[in-house]
Amino acid sequence: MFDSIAIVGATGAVGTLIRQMLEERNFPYEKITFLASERSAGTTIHFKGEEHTVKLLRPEAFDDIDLAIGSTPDPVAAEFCPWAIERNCIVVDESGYWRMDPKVPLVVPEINPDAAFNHEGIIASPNCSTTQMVLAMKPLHDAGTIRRVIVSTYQATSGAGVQGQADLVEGSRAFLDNKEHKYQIFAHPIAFNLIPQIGSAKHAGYTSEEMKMVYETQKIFGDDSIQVCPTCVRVPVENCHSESILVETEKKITAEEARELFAATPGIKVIDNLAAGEYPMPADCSGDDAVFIGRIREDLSSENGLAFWCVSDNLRKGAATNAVQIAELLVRSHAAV
Ligand code: 2RA
Repeated sequence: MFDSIAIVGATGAVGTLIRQMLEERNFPYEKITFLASERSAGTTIHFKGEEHTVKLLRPEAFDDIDLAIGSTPDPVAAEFCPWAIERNCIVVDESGYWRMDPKVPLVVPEINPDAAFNHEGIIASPNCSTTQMVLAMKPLHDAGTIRRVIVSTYQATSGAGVQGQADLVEGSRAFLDNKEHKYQIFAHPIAFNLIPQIGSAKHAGYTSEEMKMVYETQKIFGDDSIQVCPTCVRVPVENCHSESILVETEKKITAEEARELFAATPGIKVIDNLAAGEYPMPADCSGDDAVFIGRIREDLSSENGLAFWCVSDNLRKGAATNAVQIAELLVRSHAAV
């Protein structure tokens, strides 16, 4: 057990879920501190029946902290993680800033738990669109070795934060009332529309969100030869990212075998009965930690291709749950020392 833990970015959408998860999962600690930037420092948080004042995120805040779980914008993580590790505080970081640093392990506990112990103070949690895809890939990769992935995402507005969700609701209302709406987060209307750009232009016509799916997948599996072709799209759905995934494996995996492999994988739930109209949908998966899979079928256009549909709560397994699971791995190893 770590005596003193902190949540950095405690008042944000993911920070709020991390708090909820620590309570739900009975995460062990003696003392907890909630840290945030100037905008939220000084506000009050109710946690496990007690009132806590949110403290200002500054170097000295980590003086007595052993383990911090952070969910902040990248520039904030770039600044605060060094403050923490200089003070011997381990950080599980949910931001994108450290993920591709060679000294920082990028961990999905169901896939590469051992990597979590090979850290120099920071352990990163992947981007939400990557996490659900790699968890779905894991049993297929183990059984048949994945060589190539073609993925199209249908990403919820909650991935763009609380204001992203507000943009969807307020923009939809304005659309139906035939009024103008000034979008705060999205560069184009998201109500009754799709936006085929998430993040900035990054590489060879791909966006930063898409390149995260390429680089993070290769790092998590420790295999740069896995080829990933992503298209990331923002859709007018409040929560849960959906993905249409086609994998090509070295060894053929039939749809029936894939269904059994998915069903036997911890963290995956299969809902797959097309005739009965049963498959995962974002409206049904919100609030669940699982990665849901359906529409499992063999590719009609290639010998070893397998197609499926994958839905997961991007704020939970895509962010808060994965970060807390990494922290739990560290607690177990700390206890074993
Ligand atoms: C998004 N994946 O959905 C991002 C959040 N990290 O915008």
